[in-house]
Amino acid sequence: MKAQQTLTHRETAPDLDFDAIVIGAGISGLYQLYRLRDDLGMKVRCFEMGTGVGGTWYWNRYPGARFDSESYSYAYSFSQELLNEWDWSEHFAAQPETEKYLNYVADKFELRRNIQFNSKVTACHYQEKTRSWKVWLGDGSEHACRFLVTCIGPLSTPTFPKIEGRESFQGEAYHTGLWPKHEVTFAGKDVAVIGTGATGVQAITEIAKTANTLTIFQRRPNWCKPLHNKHISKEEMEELRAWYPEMFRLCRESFSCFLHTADPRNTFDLLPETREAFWEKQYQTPGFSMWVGGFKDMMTNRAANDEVSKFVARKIRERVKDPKVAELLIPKDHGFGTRRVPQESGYYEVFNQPNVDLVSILDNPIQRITPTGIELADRSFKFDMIVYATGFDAITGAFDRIDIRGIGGERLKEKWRRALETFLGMLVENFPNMFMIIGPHSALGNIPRSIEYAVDWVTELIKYLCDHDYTYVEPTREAVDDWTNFVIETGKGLLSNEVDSWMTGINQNVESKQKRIIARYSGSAPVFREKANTVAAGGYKKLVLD
Ligand code: NA7
Repeated sequence: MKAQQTLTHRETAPDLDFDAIVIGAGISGLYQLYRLRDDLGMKVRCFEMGTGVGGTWYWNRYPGARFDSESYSYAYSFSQELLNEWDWSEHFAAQPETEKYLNYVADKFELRRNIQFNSKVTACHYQEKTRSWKVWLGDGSEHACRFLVTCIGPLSTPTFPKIEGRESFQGEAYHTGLWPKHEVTFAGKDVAVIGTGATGVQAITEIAKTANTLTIFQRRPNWCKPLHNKHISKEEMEELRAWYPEMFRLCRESFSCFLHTADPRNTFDLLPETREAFWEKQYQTPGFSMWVGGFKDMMTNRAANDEVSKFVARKIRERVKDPKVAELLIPKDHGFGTRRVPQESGYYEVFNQPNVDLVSILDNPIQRITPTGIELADRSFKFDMIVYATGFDAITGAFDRIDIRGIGGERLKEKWRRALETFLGMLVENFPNMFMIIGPHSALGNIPRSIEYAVDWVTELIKYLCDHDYTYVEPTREAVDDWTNFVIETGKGLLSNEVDSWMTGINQNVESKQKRIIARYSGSAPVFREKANTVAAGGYKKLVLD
């Protein structure tokens, strides 16, 4: 046991600036700040890099950005008053509405007074003598606290492609995850988009509406499914409000906290026409129905997965007029649902427009970016604008860009490079008094549901520490081993863990991310909660408390 002696908070660290520091004012940070301040009465400071609240929904203000989960199932559930007051205007709200919602939350709970904006955390070092954390900001200022909670998001570190000459381009250039606040127009412009993940699919559909020409540089296509978004009327909103308790129960009980659950039948137990009718219905159902609500063997049985993939491929061929273009848009390297399924609203029809060109760069990569455009080995293009929808250094990226050091000055980045290990995705051995909301090996799924659970669990643990005059917490080696092995075991046999994607830790633009790993917990959310609840109910025996 590393903690040698029992010391009270006051004795060990009389000069602390804060009881707790929360990094990030996105969905996790806002709720974590609220709970520590209002429920535990703590002195808390939240440091936020941006100039406003919202995290993902602050930075990703690109055209077409919107929820893929039902708005009401994505929102906070912790305050009945908030549920009573807020009306959603669409089943899948667009970014401006979500940003407005998170601002409303910040105002309603008077969270802004404890948030310091424009404050990028650059380093956090654990102080052994005082059992506290020192936190440095980009401006050089230093802040000390007992507890550190990272609310920095699994998809918050945008990555650009490593292409020669990128900086030399003289037109407009934007990354979707760093989209500017000023208006960006496409009318009359020749626009390039690089990247066809969930973000690219949304942005392309919107940009194609007004651009003079739109050229899409696609490395690997993804399987997309229609979103079927709709307006919510006043009456419908009242019905949804009455449904909230039941709806949140459904989310709690479902595998990934979505409103959709897998069909209990196996693909080949059904006649071909029966499964065809099922998929047809799912294709017409809003949201992630077809992905998380597929037949139960879809994600584990390759032959079953092939069948649903063939169905979606047929849909693509029906919707895209030019058969050659349709073939380019059909994934060949992975089956339906084994990477994040982008939800689209007219994406495939974009490729029937005369102003849109699809360029496959899978076997013909971009050679360089020039001051005026993009060059392939055999073609060059001129553009007014390049949009990078090239994704994120996911899951560990936001941690890597902060110099986080634990006991003995051990660097988190190096520790995780040797082996990605956590306890419940919330605690790290040798990094006492540090808590992560949606750290590696956490449950993701419908993320605000997972966030609310994690924040509540961390808050209860901090309360327990304070109630018992503990000033020190870290997970035991055994607990970390058990959780890490469980996460790895749970991921076995899943087709999604056998393909390259941000979910398997791959990002070709990040040097250290060329090898697949198990980066997230891919088991069921109820099982995750059961395990975490058992730890709490048992008096946190899997943790070193002192
Ligand atoms: P993704 O899903 O990681 O997609 C990034 C896209 O960018 C993908 O199509 C990549 O192709 C492409 N990409 C990345 N680097 C390059 C280079 N160097 N050259 C060409 N193409 C490149 O990120 P998103 O932002 O769309 O979505 C991330 C998550 O945010 C999403 O899953 C939602 O949960 C929200 P590749 O597939 O690697 O061949």
